[in-house]
Amino acid sequence: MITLHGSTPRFGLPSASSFVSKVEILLKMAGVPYRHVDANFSRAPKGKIPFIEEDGELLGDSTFIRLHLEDRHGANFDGGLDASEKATAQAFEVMCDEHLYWATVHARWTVAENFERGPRHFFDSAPALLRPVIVAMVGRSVVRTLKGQGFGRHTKQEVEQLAIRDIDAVAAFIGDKPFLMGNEPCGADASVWSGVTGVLCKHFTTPIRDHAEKHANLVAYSARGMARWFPELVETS
Ligand SMILES: N[C@@H](CCC(=O)N[C@@H](CS)C(=O)NCC(=O)O)C(=O)O
Repeated sequence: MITLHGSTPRFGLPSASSFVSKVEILLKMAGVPYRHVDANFSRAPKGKIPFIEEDGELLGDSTFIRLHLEDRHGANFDGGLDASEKATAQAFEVMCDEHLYWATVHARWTVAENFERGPRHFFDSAPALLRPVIVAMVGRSVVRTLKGQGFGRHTKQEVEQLAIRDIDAVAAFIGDKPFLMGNEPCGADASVWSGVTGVLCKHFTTPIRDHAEKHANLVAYSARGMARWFPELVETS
């Protein structure tokens, strides 16, 4: 059985990490049995989560995990799509994984109120005396990463402006379709759903979320995916 080394449900999301949710959805789509555990980062082949373990081998990065599920387990994530549709799906996937994702990181790690409600708690199990040091060290490292990536050089309002363009693009393209490319989910939905649902997460307060909530079709898309892939997390109240 595959072990998904990720981060188990938090903040009403299947994972604090959209890449972990992406892989979990791909595993579910592929019908491959797995168990999900909180990762020990020191074992991560690329120093990041998610990674998987199968037959004693470790494999990091959500897209390489997808390719592994296709090659080794015969998963067919885009079976119903022609070449042009696959290209469109790929563009939306990369937009959510490599662009929208960073706006979410920015909102959670650099806005004090969100940081206090969210990322600070990743360190709750660290020894009390060391905890402030670890929190400060990791916080600085995330800010450095954001600078290197580029979003850390923009104002908060500029980052929000960029993210809102992504959100509007996804909303316009989904339109009244149940999933990104039609009636059934494809591989890219794993990324797009995880990215959109991360933005809509009620645990955090952001103008990006306020904007996304105005798109009824995106809210419905998020709820549809949650019911399909993570019914145990559907809010009943
Ligand atoms: N390209 C990677 C990105 C994974 C990624 O950025 N994971 C984040 C959590 S959402 C992480 O582990 N960050 C820790 C770090 O950068 O040190 C993938 O697709 O799996």
